[in-house]
Amino acid sequence: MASLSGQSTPKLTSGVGNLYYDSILPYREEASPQTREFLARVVDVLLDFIQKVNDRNEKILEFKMPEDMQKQLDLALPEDPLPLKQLLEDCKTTLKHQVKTGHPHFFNQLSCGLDIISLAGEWLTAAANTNMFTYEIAPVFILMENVVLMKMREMIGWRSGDSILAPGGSVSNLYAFLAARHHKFPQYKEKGLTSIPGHLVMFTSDQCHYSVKSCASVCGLGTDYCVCVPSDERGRMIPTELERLVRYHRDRGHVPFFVNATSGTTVLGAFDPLMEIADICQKYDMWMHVDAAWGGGLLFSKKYRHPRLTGIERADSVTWNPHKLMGTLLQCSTVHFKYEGILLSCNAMSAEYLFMTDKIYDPRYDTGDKVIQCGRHNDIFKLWLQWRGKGTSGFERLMDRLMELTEYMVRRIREQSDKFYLILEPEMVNVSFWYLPKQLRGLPHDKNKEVKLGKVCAKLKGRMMQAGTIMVGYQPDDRRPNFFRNIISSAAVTEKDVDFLLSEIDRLGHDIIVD
Ligand code: ABU
Repeated sequence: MASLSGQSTPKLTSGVGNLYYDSILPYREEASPQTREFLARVVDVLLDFIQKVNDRNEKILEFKMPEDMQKQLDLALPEDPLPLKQLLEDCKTTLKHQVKTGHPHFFNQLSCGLDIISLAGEWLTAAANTNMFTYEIAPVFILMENVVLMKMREMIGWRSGDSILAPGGSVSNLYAFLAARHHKFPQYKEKGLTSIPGHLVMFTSDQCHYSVKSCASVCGLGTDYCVCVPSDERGRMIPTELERLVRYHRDRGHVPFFVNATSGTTVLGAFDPLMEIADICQKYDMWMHVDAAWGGGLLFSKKYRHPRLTGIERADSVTWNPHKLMGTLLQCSTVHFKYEGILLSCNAMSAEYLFMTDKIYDPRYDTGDKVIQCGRHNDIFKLWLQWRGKGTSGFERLMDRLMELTEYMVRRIREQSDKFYLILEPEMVNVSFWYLPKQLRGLPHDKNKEVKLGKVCAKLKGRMMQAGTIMVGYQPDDRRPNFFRNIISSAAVTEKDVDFLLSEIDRLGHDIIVD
C-alpha cells in the first residue's frame, strides 16, 4: 500500500527540528513557514498511523506488560523545553504503542473503527478549540447542534423537545434522571430532599449499563433503590416483573418514579419491550427513559428498527451515542427529551458572567446553562460533517451492513459447531459465544463444561493480546461464566475479516487445556 503521508519516515528539516515552542506561532508572528512544517510532519505521522490501521497485515497491538511498557517510553515531564524534533518523535512513539481500534480485526469494544470524515471533523474541532457554552464563541457549532439534535428527535418520533450532547452515555443517563426528578418534583432544585414525599425508587433491567445504578448512588437514592427487574433468557426486561416490583414498592410507601429501558444492552445487545414498558409507566405515572446509547443507531434502518425500537417515541427521554454504532469518533453522546425547555428549567444556575440576558442576540442560543458542567467540548462538528458525507441513507446502509455481517458471523459459527457454541441468537451486532479447544470438543454441553469454557476465554484472550492479531472482549454474566462478546461496529469489517477472526481464534486456541 502506498504511504498516505508520502514520506517513509516523517522528519523535520534541521532548521525546524532544532527549534523550540517559542520559535513558532503564536510566539513568533513571522514563523508561519516553520509552524506549517512542524504541523505537516505531525499530520504525516497521523496519516502513517491511519494507513497502518487499515492494513490487514499490520498487528492490532504489540502488547507489553505495564512495567515493560514504561521502560520503552520516556514519559517524564522535563524542567526545560524539548525541541520540536523530540515532540515529533513523541507523537510517533505514542502511536507506535497505541492499540489500533480502527483495525478491521478489532472487535473488542462497542466503539470500533476509524471513520475518516469524522476524523477530519475532529481535527477541525481541535483547531477551532472553542467552548460550547455560548453562541458568541461557537456560533456555527451551536447552530449545527440545533440542526442535528432536531433531526435525531424527529427520528425518535418527536416534533419538538430538548437535547444536549454530554460527555458519554453515563452522563447522558444522569441528565435523564435529573430531568425526571425535576419534572415530578420541581421544588427539588431549591428545597432539595425535603421536597420529596417518600423514598424515590427507580427501575431498570438486570442487564442495564452500570451507569443507571450509579445515578441512584450519585443522586442520593442509594443503590438499593435502583431496583433490578429480571430479564428473560435473551436479556430483555420482563414487563410483568416490572409491574410486580413497582406495586411492591408503591405498597410500602415508596415513590416509584423512573424506569430505564435499554435498547441494546452492553453485553447481549438485547432490546427491552418498549411498548409494554411504556404502558406500565403510563399506568403508574413514571418517567420512561430509554438508554439507546448502543442500539439507537438502528433508528436509521427501516429493516432493523422494528420491532427493536418500536415504542421509543413514547419515552420521556432517550440516550443515543453516535460514537457507538454510527462510528462517529469518540466521544459523541446525545440525550433527548420530549419536553421543550426542560434542561434549562432543571439545570440553569444563571451565572451572570456567561449568560447575560441583555446580549445583542437571543440568549436562548446559549446552551451552557442547560448542563451541569460549565465547559463543554465541541462534539458536534465531527458528527455533522460525517452526516453530510454519508447522508441519512448512508447511515442506513451502514446499519444494515453491520447487521448483515453479524448474521454472516452467526451462520459461520453454526457451520463450525464443533469449535464454536453460539449462546443466543443476537438481536444486534453483539455475538455471544464460546470457543471449544480440542480438549472440550464432542463432550455433552452442561454447566460443568460451561465453567471450563469460561476458563478458556481468559487464556485465549491472553493469547490474542500476545499475538496482537485479533481482539475480542469477554465477560461473565449472572447466568454463565466468561463468554466472548464479539462486536461488529466498524465499517472496515468484511466477511473475509469475520472468517479470519474465527480461524485465528482456532489457530490460537485449539491446544488450550483447562482443569
Ligand atoms: N459504555 C459502554 C462501552 C462498553 C464497551 O465498549 O464494551
